[in-house]
Amino acid sequence: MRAMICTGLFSVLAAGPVLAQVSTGAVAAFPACLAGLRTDAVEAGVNRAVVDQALDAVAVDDRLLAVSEVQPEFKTPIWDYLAFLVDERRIADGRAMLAQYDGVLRAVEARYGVDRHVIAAVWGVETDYGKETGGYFLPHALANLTCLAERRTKFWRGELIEALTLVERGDLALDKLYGSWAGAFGQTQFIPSTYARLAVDFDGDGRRDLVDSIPDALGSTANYLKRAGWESGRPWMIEIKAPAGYAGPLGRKQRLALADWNQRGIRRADGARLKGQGKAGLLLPAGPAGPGFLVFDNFDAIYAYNHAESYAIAISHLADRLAGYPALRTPWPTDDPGLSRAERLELQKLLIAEMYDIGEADGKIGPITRAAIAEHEKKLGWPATGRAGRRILKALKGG
Ligand SMILES: [Ca+2]
Repeated sequence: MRAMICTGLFSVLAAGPVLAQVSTGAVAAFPACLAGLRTDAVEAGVNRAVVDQALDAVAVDDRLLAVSEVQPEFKTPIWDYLAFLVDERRIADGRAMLAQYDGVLRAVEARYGVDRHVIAAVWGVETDYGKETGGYFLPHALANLTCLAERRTKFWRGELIEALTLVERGDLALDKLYGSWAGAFGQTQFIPSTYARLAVDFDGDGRRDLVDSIPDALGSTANYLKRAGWESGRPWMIEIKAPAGYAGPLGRKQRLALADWNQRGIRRADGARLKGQGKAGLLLPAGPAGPGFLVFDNFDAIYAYNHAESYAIAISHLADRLAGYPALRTPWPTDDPGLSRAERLELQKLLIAEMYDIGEADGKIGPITRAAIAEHEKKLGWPATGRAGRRILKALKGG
């Protein structure tokens, strides 16, 4: 049986002091809340036996609540985010997947009009092509959130009922409902309500299985992007260079025609004038000195998948790399670039060799690894930032 808690999140908990404020009142009311959930699920049409099987083992889990309450205290620079999500391994693995699932991806592309490299990029970023789909049993996680979270309890309740309804409909077996603490699951991490609404049976076996059927998962992802407004054959993002000190229109929603951007001195990253139709917004995530991007309507469809511009930039760029386009031309404005997953693992092994107690090296940079980095920075007489970057890696390697 899979662990209830995946290791990446567990390292956050092991840090110690972060504990959710679960009131004794909410804990006392937990059995009644659970009984209410059973009634709701049965009323929604889920067989009593499925409901019982799903919820019989559910208990108060304050570690899960702690994870759900953790605020990202560490602001990740965009170059760290991209170095991690668009590293050489993810590009190589993605190209291998494009070859292995060429027939499926082309069929999906033909049916939904969504570029297959973008679909593969979503798959790669969401679960590392199906390798990291999450270890929480959804009924357990969602029942805890419904009964004990301080906010969005109606939302969690709805997701729990939807998850059980997927089992009732025969899309999935109950023991396939493993995912993130927030209920996203399967190859491309749909939450149950999205699954119910947008999942498709692409392989035609009569079930919508986004856990074990890669054709279903890729088809469903394309269907999602199409429903979010994807336009076939149109661009999503292009790298550009802004003039020094650029201070004109900025942002995803400030759309101008490419001719207007030309007039404002925006050029393709290789210096050529912009060509083509359609309007685009300008993103300069690290200011005019760093890489810039013109983003089109299709970028917004990617943004709909996970509301963060850095996420949509990562998907867009990974898709380009999978399609054979080069790395970004303009370097990020930093003298301490971010690390790939392989380098993060190497950094942790070096910290362990220096006798820092950070547990096992897993390539995931959590609070414990950051604390060790900060310690080592102090030892070197550097400002203690706790950031996993190229400079500290080099120092630990003795370079
Ligand atoms: Ca199917």
